[in-house]
Amino acid sequence: MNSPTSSVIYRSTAILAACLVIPQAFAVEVYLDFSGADSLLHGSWVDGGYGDGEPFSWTASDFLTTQHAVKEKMEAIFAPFTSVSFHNFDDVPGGVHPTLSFGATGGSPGLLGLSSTLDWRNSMIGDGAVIYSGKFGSTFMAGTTVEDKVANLDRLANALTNIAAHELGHTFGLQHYDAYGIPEFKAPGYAGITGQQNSHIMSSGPSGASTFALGDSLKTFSELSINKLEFAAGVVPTVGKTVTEVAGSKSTLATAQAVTLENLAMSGKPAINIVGDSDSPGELDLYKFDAMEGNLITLNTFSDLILPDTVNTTLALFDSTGTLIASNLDISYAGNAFMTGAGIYSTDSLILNFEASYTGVYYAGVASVASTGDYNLLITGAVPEPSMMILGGITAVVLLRKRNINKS
Ligand SMILES: [Ca+2]
Ligand SMILES: [Ca+2]
Ligand SMILES: [Ca+2]
Ligand SMILES: [Zn+2]
Repeated sequence: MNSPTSSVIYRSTAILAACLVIPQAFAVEVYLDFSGADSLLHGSWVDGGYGDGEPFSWTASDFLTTQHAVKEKMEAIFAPFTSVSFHNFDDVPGGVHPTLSFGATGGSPGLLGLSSTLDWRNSMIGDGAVIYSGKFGSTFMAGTTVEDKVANLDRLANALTNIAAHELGHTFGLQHYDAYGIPEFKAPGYAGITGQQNSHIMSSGPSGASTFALGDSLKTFSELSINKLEFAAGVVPTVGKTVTEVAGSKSTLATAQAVTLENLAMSGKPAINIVGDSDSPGELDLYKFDAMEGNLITLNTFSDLILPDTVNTTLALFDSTGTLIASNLDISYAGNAFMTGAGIYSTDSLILNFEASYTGVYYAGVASVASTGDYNLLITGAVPEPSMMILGGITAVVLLRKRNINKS
């Protein structure tokens, strides 16, 4: 039989649950809850074309094997993130912890998992996700030609793990477009996209991911996903640096807020997160930072889907003279088309991997579009250096208007 070609959606909705505010230093103990999952996995196994006849029948031993396999595979995926641990029925964590429930039913057809939050910086600890175990057989197993029980149990565990890691990623703040966050995809043209994004954990149906392939192997976190997980409290021992926007207008090169990127403890990549807001529609906040020639500068705003008080942002990258060199209004993608306008995902903004052509000062501009509200701005990929004294006489606001970046 042929592999199913349908693109089943697995995604998250952003429900800002009332969860506990987490302390500064802690470790995340993820509970893999398989309560109620046995019958669902059995049904899925049968749906996948494996009946109850020997030698393929689903047994209690298979259930145990699957639980242990998922735990080991989750540990493998999250191995670099040393503060995260995984626990199952014989090691249930105490206190407040995220739970991944594999015994969930419901959800729209084709939905394999659902997280309760998109929790940038992992500010909530009691959030979690569900995995609809009963739907797996009919998606990645049906049609497989592998006539081997052990191999198919492994396919099942791979699929469950890929979805569980994806949903857990949402509860740590990751979003679907992070799957495109690899160095070879560069702003502004984003050439060379031929499906590489779908080997990454945050890929989904709209990015072209095949559900059948979920069983083939474990996916990996993209570089952008890894850098974002380094900002998730309780996921790494030392999280990335966050600063708050200073008061006052920052709409000119002269009044831009200087920020200093710091190397992330795990990847070593320079990065900073800024907590800001737009007080009036159209307000422009400029942040000044240093980059070295060849650095891949990434700017990303978070507000839509994440914060209660959301603002529609637009992003601009200016060189040291205030000349606009890259911009983005909304985040969109559809399969191998990235930022072309098709498949609007969010009113947040992203400039991914813009290669710095010189060493020196750059300006990141966040402007609001006919709205006000809170945002976070993540800057990664630049190397901090002593600030260079470059004063521009032309304000970036003027350039923003001239170049009409809102239409990009
Ligand atoms: Ca969380
Ligand atoms: Ca502001
Ligand atoms: Ca926008
Ligand atoms: Zn998702």
